[in-house]
Order: sequence, then structure tokens, then C-alpha cells
Amino acid sequence: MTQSVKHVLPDLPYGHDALEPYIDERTMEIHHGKHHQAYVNNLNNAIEGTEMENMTLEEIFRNMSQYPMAVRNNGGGHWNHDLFWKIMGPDGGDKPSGELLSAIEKRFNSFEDFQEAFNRAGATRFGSGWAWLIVDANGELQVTSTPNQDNPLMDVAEKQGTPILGVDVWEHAYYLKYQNRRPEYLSNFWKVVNWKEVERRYAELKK
Ligand code: MN3
Repeated sequence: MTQSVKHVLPDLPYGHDALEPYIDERTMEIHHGKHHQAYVNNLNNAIEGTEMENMTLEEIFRNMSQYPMAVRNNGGGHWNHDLFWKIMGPDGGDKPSGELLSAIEKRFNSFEDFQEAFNRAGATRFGSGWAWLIVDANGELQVTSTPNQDNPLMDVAEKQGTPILGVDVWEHAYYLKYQNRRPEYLSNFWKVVNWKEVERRYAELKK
């Protein structure tokens, strides 16, 4: 029998104040320490004593429609935030380079047009959710968004693929600093994107 592994809250790869002034310290403390921790706890409770204890989240997501809503919401919540912390950083901003930049320019015409499409996906996602840059099954870049804590790895997603960049547009991600100004939060998000990590994920998928 395989040993079941509890999911754990990953450490933030930087300090809570590292993304100031674009994302404020208090928001990061609550978002990581309270919201993400709750997804992890609720996920562990939801999979306890089931076959899902011995599966990776990616394996569960592939057949998400067959598993309970609590696992979809909290497993998605855990995976999505884990990605989110890693694709941001204090040395972020600017643009990607190399193959990822070429692929973005080929697919979206220019880096600025890509940013516009991504911001639009985030701004027009009604209620809570995420905007994504994904690599689809054909290796093509796509911009998409999902509701709640869904993500494009799930079989329930409209557009499927592997996210290499994502932004949380739940109000808890920006309300303390930006109140209802989601577009301003989205435009400042670019100042903290860790493109090195996004490029690494892209290269991994293109192997
Ligand atoms: Mn969140």
C-alpha cells in the first residue's frame, strides 16, 4: 500500500512585503496564511480515506468531473495559489525573453497585445476566478479564464491546457488595496511577474 501524503502549505518564496507597493503586505499575509491554508486543510479533509489520498492533484484534475465539488474547489485552490506565488517575485516585471517572447509575439502579434488579452480575460471574468496563459495539447499558447478555483488542467474547463502564468481575480487578492478597481490590480500585476519562472515552465512543456 502506498503511503498517503498530506498536502502542505508551501512557504512563500519571498517576504510578505516583497511585492509592495503593487501587492500589499497585509493582503499577502491573509491570502497566503489564511486563504491558501484553508484550501490545504479542506482538501486534506475532503480526500481523507479515499483513493484521492494517493493521487497527485494533476491526476485528480484529469478526471475532475468524477470527484466531489469540495475536492474541485480546494484542490484547485491549493494548486492555483501554489503556481501564483511562484510566478510572482520582487525582481519581476519587464518582459519575457527568448523562446517564450517569440511564441507570444507569434500567437498574439505583440507582447502588449498579449497583455491586453490577458487583462481582458481577468477583467471580464464575472465574480471570482482566474485568468491564465496556458500551453494547449498542440503546444500552442492560449489565454483563458476559469470560474471559482477551477483551472485549465481540469476536464471541466472550457479551454484545457497547462497554465504557465495565472492571476487570481478573487476580491480577496486585491480588495484591501484596490477595492473594486480590478483593472488597476491587473495592470500592476505585470510589475511583479517572475518571467524567469514562466519561461522555465514553458521550456519544460516544449521539451
Ligand atoms: Mn486567492
